[in-house]
Amino acid sequence: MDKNSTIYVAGHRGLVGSAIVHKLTEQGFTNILTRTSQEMDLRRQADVERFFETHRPEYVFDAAAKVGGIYANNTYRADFLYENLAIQNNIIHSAYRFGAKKLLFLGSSCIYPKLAPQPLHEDALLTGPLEPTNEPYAIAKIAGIKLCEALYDQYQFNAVSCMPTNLYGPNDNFDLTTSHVLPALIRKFVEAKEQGAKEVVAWGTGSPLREFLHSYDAADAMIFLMKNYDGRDFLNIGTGEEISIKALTEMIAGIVGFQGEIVWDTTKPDGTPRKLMHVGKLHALGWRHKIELRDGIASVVAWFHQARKEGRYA
Ligand code: GFB
Repeated sequence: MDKNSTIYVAGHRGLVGSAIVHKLTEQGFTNILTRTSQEMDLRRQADVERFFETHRPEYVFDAAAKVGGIYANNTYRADFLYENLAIQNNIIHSAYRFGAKKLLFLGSSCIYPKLAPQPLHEDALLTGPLEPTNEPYAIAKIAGIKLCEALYDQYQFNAVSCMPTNLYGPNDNFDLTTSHVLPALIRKFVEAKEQGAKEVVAWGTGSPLREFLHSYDAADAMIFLMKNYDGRDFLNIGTGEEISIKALTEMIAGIVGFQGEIVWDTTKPDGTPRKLMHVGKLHALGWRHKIELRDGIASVVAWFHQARKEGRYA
C-alpha cells in the first residue's frame, strides 16, 4: 500500500471504520475514500457496484456492518442476518469484480462455537453449535469468511479476513438498549454520578469473561495485516487477556468515580460464558496491542464527557 493508493473504508462512521481512517491519516495515507449511508446504501447491490466501477479502489477495508450488543443481536435477528449478508456480499464481490488489489473483511469473535476450547483458536470455526443470542450475526460473518476464502481459491483474489475480539473506543454506540457492555456501562455510571443516583443496574450475573481491545489498536492491527499479511487463512485480533463482566463493571465505576451500589439484573442474558481469543498467529507476525484496558477506558470516559458537552448523547 503506497501513501497515495486509493483506499476505501466502508463503515467509516462506526467504531472501527472511524479508527481505521484515523490511523491511516496519522500514517500519511492521502487518498481515502468514504461514503455515508445517506450517500450510498451498502445493502443495494447496484449502488455499490456503481461506486466500485467509478472509483476502482485498490485497497478495501470492509468495516461496514449492522452491529450491536447482546440485546440488539437477540432481538433484531432477521435484520442482523439479512443486512450483514447483503452489505458484505456487495462489498466483497464488487472489490473482486472491479479489480481491487486486496480486501480486508472484518468478522467477529462470535463466529466461534459457544463452548469451543478457550482461548479461541482459528481452527475452532464450525466445530460446534453457536451462542444462540448472536447466531444470525455469526452466520452472516461466517458466510463472509467463506466468500473471501472461495474468492481466494477460485480467482486468487487477495481477500483476507480478520476476527476482532470485543472492541471499544471513540464513536461507539452509547444507546443503552442496542450497545455493547462497555459503552453502556460508561454511560450508566457517568449519568448516575451526575444525577447522584444510589445504584446502577448491570445485566446478567457478571460472571461471563470477555476480552476487550481499543478500536485504535484494532485499526492498527488491521492496517498492519493489509500491509504485511497475504494469506487464505483468517486471523484473530485481540489482546489475549480477559476480565469478568463484574470486574469490568467495578473498574468502570472506579474510573468514573461512582460510589453507589451495582445491582445485577439476572433477567437479562449472560451470553456466551467466555470469549478469549488465541492471538498466537498475530503475535508471530509481530503485532501486539499497545493500549491497556484501564487507560483505554479512561480515555473513552473523557471522550464521552466531551461528546456530551457538544450535545451528543444528551
Ligand atoms: O457486550 P455485550 O452486549 O455482548 O455483553 P456479548 C457482554 C456481557 O456484558 C453480557 C453483560 O454478559 C451482558 O449481559 N452486561 C452487563 C451488559 N451490563 C450490560 C449492559 O448494560 N449492556 C450490555 N450490552 N451488556 C456480543 C454479540 O456479545 O459481542 C455480538 O452479541 C458481537 O454478536 C459482540 O459479537 C462483539 O459479548 O455477549
